[in-house]
Amino acid sequence: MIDLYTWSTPNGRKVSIMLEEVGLPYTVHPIDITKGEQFDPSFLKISPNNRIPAIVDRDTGLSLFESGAILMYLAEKTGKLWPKEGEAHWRTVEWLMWQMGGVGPMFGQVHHFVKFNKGKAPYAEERYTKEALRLYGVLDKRLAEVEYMAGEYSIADIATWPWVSRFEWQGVDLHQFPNVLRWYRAIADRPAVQRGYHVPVQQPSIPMP
Ligand SMILES: N[C@@H](CCC(=O)N[C@@H](CS)C(=O)NCC(=O)O)C(=O)O
Repeated sequence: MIDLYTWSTPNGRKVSIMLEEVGLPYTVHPIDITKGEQFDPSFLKISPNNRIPAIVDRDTGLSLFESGAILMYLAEKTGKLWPKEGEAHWRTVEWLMWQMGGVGPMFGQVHHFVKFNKGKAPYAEERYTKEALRLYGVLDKRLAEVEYMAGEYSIADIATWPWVSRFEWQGVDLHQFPNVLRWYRAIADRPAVQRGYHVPVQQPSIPMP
C-alpha cells in the first residue's frame, strides 16, 4: 500500500497516473497547496522541500519526495514502465531527466508569468514562452522518430504528459506539433491516465486539442 500526498497539478498527476498504470493500491492524502498545507510540519517530515507529490511505501516504510525519484521507485518496485537494462533503460532516464530539468521548471514559469500574472513581466513571458516552444519542438522531433519518448511507453511519458495537458495555459496550439499531438491523444486514451488525471480532485475533463 502506498500513501500518496498530492494535489491536482502536473507534478502530482505524474504519480497518480503511474500508480494507476502499475496497479498498486494507494491511499490519497490531498495536500491543498492553495491553502498552504504543504507547509504543515507533518507533511514536511516526508517532503522537506514543502512540495507535492510525496509518497510513503507502507511495505518498506520508505518516504520519498521529487516526482522523478518517485516514478523511478515505483517502476523499480513493480518492474513496469522502465526497461531494466541496455539502451532503453538509459533512454528512459535521459528523457525523464529532460522533463525534470527542462519541461517542468520552464513550463512552470510559463504558467506563473503567462497564465497567472499576464502583463506584469513581458520579458519573462517572452523568455519562458520561447523556451517552452523550443522544448515542444524538441519533443516533436523526437516523437517523429519513435512512438513514445524512450521508444516504448514509459515513466518518461508519464512525467511529461501532464505538463503538456496544460497546453491551453501555455497558449500553445498542439496542432503546430503534429507528433506531440498524436502522442498526447494516444496517452489521453489510456484508462489509467484518465483515472489518474482526476486525483485528488475530479476535473471537468482532460483538455483535448
Ligand atoms: N521538482 C519537484 C517539483 C514539485 C513542485 O513544484 N510541486 C508544486 C506543485 S506542481 C508544489 O508543491 N508547490 C507548492 C509550493 O510552491 O509551495 C517534483 O518534480 O516533485
